[in-house]
Amino acid sequence: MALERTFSIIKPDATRRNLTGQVNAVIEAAGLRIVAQKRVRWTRAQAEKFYEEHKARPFYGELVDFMTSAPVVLQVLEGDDAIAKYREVMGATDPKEAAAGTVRKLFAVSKGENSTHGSDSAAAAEREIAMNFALHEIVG
Ligand code: 3AN
Repeated sequence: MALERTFSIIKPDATRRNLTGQVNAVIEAAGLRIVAQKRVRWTRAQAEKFYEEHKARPFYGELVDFMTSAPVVLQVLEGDDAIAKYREVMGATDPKEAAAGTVRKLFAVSKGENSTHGSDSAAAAEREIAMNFALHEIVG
């Protein structure tokens, strides 16, 4: 097993309902360490850039509206196989399909308002961490 870092977002549906601590408790119980964290309000330009790869998808506008509708909590998580492990901890994109005990089963409202984002590959993790954190902000 390799020690990895992944990028996480606690999304507006969760920050609005004051669930940051409850999401973090699930993350920590799974053995992932929060090595960087900041709460910010994204501009449209930041959200558009972050979700650039989904630009052609029908929900892109709705996604950018949602991600700028309230604060988000940006995080770097560290642990063994952190990228795949966090995808497991989050559960399926659609909460109706998410397994019991996952963040999305516990907290998500819908496919769009699904409480968390996690990088889907090592390349995405590297890109997303670099976009959102300076090296000195990550303390492992
Ligand atoms: P995941 O976040 O599980 O990797 P993707 O990559 O399919 O899921 O989608 C990226 C984000 O786009 C999702 N986290 C979700 O917020 C949003 N999204 C996906 N499908 C829909 C949809 N049908 N309607 C609205 N938003 C969606």
